[in-house]
Amino acid sequence: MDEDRPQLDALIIGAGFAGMYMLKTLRDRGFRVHVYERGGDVGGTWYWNRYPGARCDVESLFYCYSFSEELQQEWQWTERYPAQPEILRYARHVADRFDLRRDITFRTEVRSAAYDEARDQWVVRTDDEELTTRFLITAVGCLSAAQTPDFPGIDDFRGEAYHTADWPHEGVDLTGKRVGVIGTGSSGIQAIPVIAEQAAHLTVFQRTAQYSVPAHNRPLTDEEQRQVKARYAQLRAEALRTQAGILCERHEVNAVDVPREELQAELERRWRLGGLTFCAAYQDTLVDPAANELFAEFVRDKIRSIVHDPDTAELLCPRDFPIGTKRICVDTGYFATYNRPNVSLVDVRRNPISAITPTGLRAGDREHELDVIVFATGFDAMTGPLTRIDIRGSGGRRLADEWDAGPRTYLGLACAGFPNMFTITGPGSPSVLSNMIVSIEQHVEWIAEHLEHLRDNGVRRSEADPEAQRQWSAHVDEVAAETLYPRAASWYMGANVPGKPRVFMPYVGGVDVYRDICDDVAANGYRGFRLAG
Ligand code: NA7
Repeated sequence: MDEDRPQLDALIIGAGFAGMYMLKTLRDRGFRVHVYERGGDVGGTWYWNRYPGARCDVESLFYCYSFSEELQQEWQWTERYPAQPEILRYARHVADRFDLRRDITFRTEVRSAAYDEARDQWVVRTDDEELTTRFLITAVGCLSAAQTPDFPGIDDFRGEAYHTADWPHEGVDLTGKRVGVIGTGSSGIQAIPVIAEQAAHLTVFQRTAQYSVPAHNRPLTDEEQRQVKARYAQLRAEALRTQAGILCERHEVNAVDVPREELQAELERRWRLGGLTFCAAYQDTLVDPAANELFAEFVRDKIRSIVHDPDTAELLCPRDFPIGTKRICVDTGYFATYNRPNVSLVDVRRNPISAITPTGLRAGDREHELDVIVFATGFDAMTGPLTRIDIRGSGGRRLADEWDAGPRTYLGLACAGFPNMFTITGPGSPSVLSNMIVSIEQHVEWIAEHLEHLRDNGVRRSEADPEAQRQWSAHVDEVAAETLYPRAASWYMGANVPGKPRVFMPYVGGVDVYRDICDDVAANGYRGFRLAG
């Protein structure tokens, strides 16, 4: 018996959509694999984010796995955009259907992982267990390390306080209560209209106004589902060849060259269609400030036409960053909510929150009395879920230290100095700019192929070459610099977390281009990886 043989071939951290599919794929290929998951069930993001109004901004018929024809044919979605409970039901259905839970340990957080160079294996520790594995695969998600600002007095609040990403499973009764929501990103913008209907009074604390387009959510008819399902394979294949992995109509011209009346009509049409792809109409929206401003001003005009009070409308008009450079929000009745008599908006850029008090919060020189505070304040995105684990690679180097000046990866899949570790949807990949499921499936399948290649060739160690990583990171920076993205103080830039280095983390080149690059790397003997042993 090989004494160096680790207990597992692969240990996966996380049982969200990435971890579930990784588990299934590796198990089907005969690897000994196990998953540690900190939540009480599968679902990841959709297990935790149970705030009122939580919903995906990608259409349900495409926010689901494509790997099984039977699965995608049999599952029936009820709405154009799936709400959190429905997505969680789907995740559970997948876990049942493929008998995934038998290889998942729930309510178990990985605390540390250290690479044992002598044996080419990882030693992974949870609070109760330690095990060894040849490969460590992180499926921790990009938006799973919730971020609550360090407001003075935060522990003194005598009311109820919740972060949107850690919402009580039993729900929260807001009836008759004075509720404050801090944050107007996607989570806040989804929660605010629903909370406004329940609360006695809702005060929204806005630091930066956001662009949002209507979801026009509605029930899906059987006929619509039948039509998509009849052409599923083809539609999925077409989506893979788009920049964001999402089908959308795109004109192969620049917005600035389109006659104004025609452009206005097209923007109106897209506003009526709604959804995430609003900005993808033309080629230049995210690269030319003049084109971008045409879209931005269109949305501001919509806000002015919806919101009755002109001062509130102006405060809701985003001006601090180009439209689309923070992920655009997709809402149901967000702006109209400010016409309700029980909703008020506070500008916390002009009047910053200086303290949470026992009975509410202080913004500028005003005290706001609140029974409930909702923190819709976002995440330590992309790197946070990884650096919160004590990951140590060759020579004991810490991942958190290596990324001190911003994350550096090869293809968002591997890190130099951390052999046999693979990151699903890691920084340096296009995942967060895409339909996440498309990116997850591509990463999982690429990693599985790679591990099979290593097994078939008797290779015990695969590591990103530092020079390949340097070149990839330079490419990620270079492509981002050609766009307007770095102009926003976004979580893509790490700008929402005090002290986090400002580096544009996702790869903006598109999932179509990225897939070709990854395939090319594989076809060329895993160029940029050092394979040994
Ligand atoms: P986001 O998009 O990061 O939004 C967080 C919001 O919280 C945003 O409006 C922030 O304002 C605000 N915020 C954060 N810290 C503070 C402080 N200290 N004071 C006041 N306001 C604050 O997170 P979400 O959960 O909404 O969405 C994350 C992603 O999930 C989203 O992009 C989609 O991909 C799905 P800021 O803009 O930083 O001034």
